[in-house]
Amino acid sequence: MLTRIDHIGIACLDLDTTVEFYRTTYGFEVYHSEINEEQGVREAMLRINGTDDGGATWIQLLEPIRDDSPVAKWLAKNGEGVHHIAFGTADVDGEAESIRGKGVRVLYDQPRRGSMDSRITFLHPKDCHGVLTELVTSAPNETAAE
Ligand code: CMX
Ligand code: CO
Repeated sequence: MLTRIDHIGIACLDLDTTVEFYRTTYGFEVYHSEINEEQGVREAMLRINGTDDGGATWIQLLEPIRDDSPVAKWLAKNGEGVHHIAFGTADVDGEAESIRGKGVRVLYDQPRRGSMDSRITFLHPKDCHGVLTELVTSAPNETAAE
């Protein structure tokens, strides 16, 4: 089961400037930041609210660290904006298999490491009405943290 909107991924040209915009405009603070080499991003997670499945909903701000990364390619084509949506689940492996069985392209054979040691995979946007869609299972100790 997919039980929450885990995060909205937003591609930006400059992470620090964008973080500052979210802080001064909305009052959202950075809960966590990291570099994910494999995904080719520097990112900041802003915790928006807890969810009734024990998880949380986040804004994920993404700045590319390499010109050949998916986010860099997307920014070059579209400029800044909403890059993907992520649904949370307790079972990313099972959900990915089930959705693959419905004929939607799942981009990874096995889930990979995402923000805060979550496990993530992606569904091809062309199979999802134009929306790059991520599935995520949070690390056990992270989801409900205040
Ligand atoms: N949302 C909607 N459509 C998208 C898209 C996005 N984010 N990215 C690409 N597309 C569309 C393109 O517009 C293009 O459509 P047209 O053929 O109609 O022009 C088509 O998909 C192919 O796009 P492309 O620019 O040629 O890009 P690629 O095929 O090389 O890559 C994708 C697309 C989805 C396979 C790649 O972006 C990917 O592997 N994404 C998953 C990984 C990722 O995004 N990581 C960053 C986030 C990390 C995190 O969340 O933790
Ligand atoms: Co994401």
